[in-house]
Amino acid sequence: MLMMALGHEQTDGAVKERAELKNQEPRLFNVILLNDDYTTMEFVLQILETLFQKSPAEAYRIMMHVHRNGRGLAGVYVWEVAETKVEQVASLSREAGYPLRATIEEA
Ligand code: TYC
Repeated sequence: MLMMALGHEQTDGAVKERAELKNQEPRLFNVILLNDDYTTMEFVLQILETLFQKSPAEAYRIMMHVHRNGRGLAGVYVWEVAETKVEQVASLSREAGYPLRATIEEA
């Protein structure tokens, strides 16, 4: 296996990872949904269910949290996926005539 060849060395029977080649945890980013006064609750539910793969119950919980608190966690992703989600929220909302936005912060 590639991992064995690159990342491990055999020492007295034990398999040890070399520090430089340790399997890195990917950096993760929170996609934060922002409240506004104009986007309908129904549209926010649709976004959470379709773009963020939330169940109807979880989407409702998150939507009401954002409505009451101003912001809330929609999902956690690697950078490129998080960026794409934020862009998709912006473009779908703009197309529908709503100002709904999401933003990224490091998890
Ligand atoms: N505050 C909006 C309303 O009262 C609903 C809403 C919830 C908008 C969550 C955005 O991220 C949001 N219609």
